Amino acid sequence: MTIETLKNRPLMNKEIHDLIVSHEKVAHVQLQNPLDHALLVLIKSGYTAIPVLDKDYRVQGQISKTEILDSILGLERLEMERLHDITVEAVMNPKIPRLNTDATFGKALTTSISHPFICIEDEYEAFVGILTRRSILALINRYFK
Ligand code: 2BA
Repeated sequence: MTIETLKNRPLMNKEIHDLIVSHEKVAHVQLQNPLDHALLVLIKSGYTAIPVLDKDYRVQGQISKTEILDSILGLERLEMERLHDITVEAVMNPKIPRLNTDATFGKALTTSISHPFICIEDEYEAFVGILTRRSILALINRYFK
């Protein structure tokens, strides 16, 4: 199948609504949370990285276990005692992929090549949920079977 054929397939124009993991089910932290709290949420949830929201429930970035550990890396050891004094905001990655609820599946697929999850926002930029690589691959799998 050529790229052109794939582009013309209705799959690429499908809406993403049904694939979104709703915000109630997404582990997240807030900008002003200390890193010890963020690390706890990451460890308890089992995820590598999770979204960071502000107090108005808007997405501001994402934070990962690696970024947290890197921020407390001293010359010879991890300085765990600093975890409580550093905020999520100081360490998070503010450059994250985001899409609107009305984005097409094709756009989400392209974005997911470089990102394990994509934050989804409504028209007021409020956080709706995430689109995971798993749900994108699952739909492609169903489509081609
Ligand atoms: P990772 O945490 O690196 O997880 C990579 C993949 O490993 C996930 O892919 C999933 O297939 C599996 N996995 C990891 N932890 C899991 C768990 N606690 N329960 C079930 N499966 C788990 P995706 O499902 O495509 O997720 C892609 C990325 O989206 C995840 O990367 C994570 O960063 C984020 N994510 C997924 N679900 C989330 C949620 N409910 N809350 C916060 N972040 C989530």
